[in-house]
Amino acid sequence: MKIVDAKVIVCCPGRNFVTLKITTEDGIYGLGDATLNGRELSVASYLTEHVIPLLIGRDSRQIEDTWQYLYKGAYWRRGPVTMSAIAAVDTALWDIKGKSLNAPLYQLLGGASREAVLVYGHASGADIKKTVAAFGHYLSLGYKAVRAQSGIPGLSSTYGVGRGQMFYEPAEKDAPPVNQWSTEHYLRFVPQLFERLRKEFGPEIHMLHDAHHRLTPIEAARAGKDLEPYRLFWLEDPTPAELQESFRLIRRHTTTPLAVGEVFNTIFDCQQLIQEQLIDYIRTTVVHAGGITHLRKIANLAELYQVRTGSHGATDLSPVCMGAALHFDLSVHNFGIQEYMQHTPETDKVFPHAYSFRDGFMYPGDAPGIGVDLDESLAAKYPYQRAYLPANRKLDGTMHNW
Ligand code: CS2
Ligand code: MG
Repeated sequence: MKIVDAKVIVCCPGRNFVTLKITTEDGIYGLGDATLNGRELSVASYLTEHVIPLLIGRDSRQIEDTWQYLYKGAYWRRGPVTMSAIAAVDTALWDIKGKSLNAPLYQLLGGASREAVLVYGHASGADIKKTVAAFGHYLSLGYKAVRAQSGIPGLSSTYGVGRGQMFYEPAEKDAPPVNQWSTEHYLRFVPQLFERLRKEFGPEIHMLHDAHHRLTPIEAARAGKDLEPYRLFWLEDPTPAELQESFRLIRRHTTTPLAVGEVFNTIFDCQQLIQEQLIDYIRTTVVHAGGITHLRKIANLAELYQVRTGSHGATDLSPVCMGAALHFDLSVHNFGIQEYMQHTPETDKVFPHAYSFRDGFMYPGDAPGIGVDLDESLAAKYPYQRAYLPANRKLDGTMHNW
């Protein structure tokens, strides 16, 4: 099953997506997500200029060998651009394998370990009142787990707070916006938010929160400690994780569970965090962490240390990534939860898919492969638009640490 064609499709149905399409000699094609928010064309170019010429003529069935060839053969290792490109190839090859064997991907990964995939949605608002209302809306949609983010009094804008009711998009067209940050304001405010949410919605519902890498380790320890009474499902990205050992300090002070990893791209980024049991959930996902092949290795390492998966699933990961992640989630033994932010109707039309949401859980569906397609002629109607993620500055103008 030789690869005869591969091409990159870039489209912007509301936001940018980069998709790799690989076709084999018997006409089967597979898709892989290669979207890197705010840096999309770098991955498109890496694929087109450097990877695609190496794929033509290779046997599409040799997924592991292709992964090793692209990772080790390049000499230059790791990094989000390289690993997103490798992920796209890997995902497309798993999709092809599933289609050629007429099996949904999760069956190739060992079969279902559970009936459905628990997901969490995103409630956010400009203040506590609006966040409480958004949280209630998610519960009315059937969600069993909801992440809550709120605007912080005294700060003009805060990263991670969505603008609409359902659709969250942090990137902005043309120029990078600037958000404001003050740890003092945040630490005073965030326990009040969760006190209110627990009071309104009771002890059963899973509550999550994302600190978006904005705290120092000791500040994160304080946040975790102050949030303990409200029993969070997790506190995400409390501090930047380049320095993995800094999580030791947070762990010494709090039992609030910790989740990290959406910006990681290899197992080496989280090896210490996992082996020292410094985190509870690893958030690497298919597109940014080298595809299904590499993500399984991360999950297998995590299983040894009782760390569960909680894959990133923001809307800047395309439906192709979401579909692949759901097959992974259904099959992997130490699954914890999957992030799910709904894509816009325009995006869903460009990427018709077999996966579905019902009553707080998701189902990858039983279509062969990943079960996500791409309508190329519709995609062509939405050309690429440059967009950037925001920068973050403290109140005195200093660039902040993420
Ligand atoms: C966030 C994302 O989903 C999350 O947990 O941290 O909004 C993330 O910042 C974006 O996906 C970045 O592209
Ligand atoms: Mg996050």
